[in-house]
Amino acid sequence: MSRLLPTGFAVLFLVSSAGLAQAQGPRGNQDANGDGVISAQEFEDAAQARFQRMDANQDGVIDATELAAIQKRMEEFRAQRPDAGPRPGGGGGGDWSAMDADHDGKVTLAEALAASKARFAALDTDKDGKLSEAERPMRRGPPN
Ligand SMILES: [Ca+2]
Ligand SMILES: [Ca+2]
Ligand SMILES: [Ca+2]
Repeated sequence: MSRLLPTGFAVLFLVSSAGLAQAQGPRGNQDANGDGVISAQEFEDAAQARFQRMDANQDGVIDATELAAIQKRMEEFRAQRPDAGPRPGGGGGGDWSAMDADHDGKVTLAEALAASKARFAALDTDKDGKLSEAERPMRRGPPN
């Protein structure tokens, strides 16, 4: 089901271009098709899109320079939003060192996707292959 055949790519392209407007929309989450749950594919697509945004020079690797820029941006983001919760222990680079599986100081797309899969599995507490609203780590929408 997760095989990437040429048709899969076409579907992927359609889904991601259709989902683009929604991804930028007020919901701002990874639920590209808006069905209320995040599938493994949607989670992976989002991780890949995020990686490509972070890979400033687009060489397929996030290196130490790019990593530093991202961490700086994340710290600035957190500073602007104290309600996002401070990270005890500081640093805030925990996710990144976890992603860097071979500890060479760089994160490849393969490493990022592997880490994203592991995170998906950890979040999917009922193991149905989808992340329901309740299983999602962050709810960004207004609390109604
Ligand atoms: Ca979905
Ligand atoms: Ca790069
Ligand atoms: Ca689930």
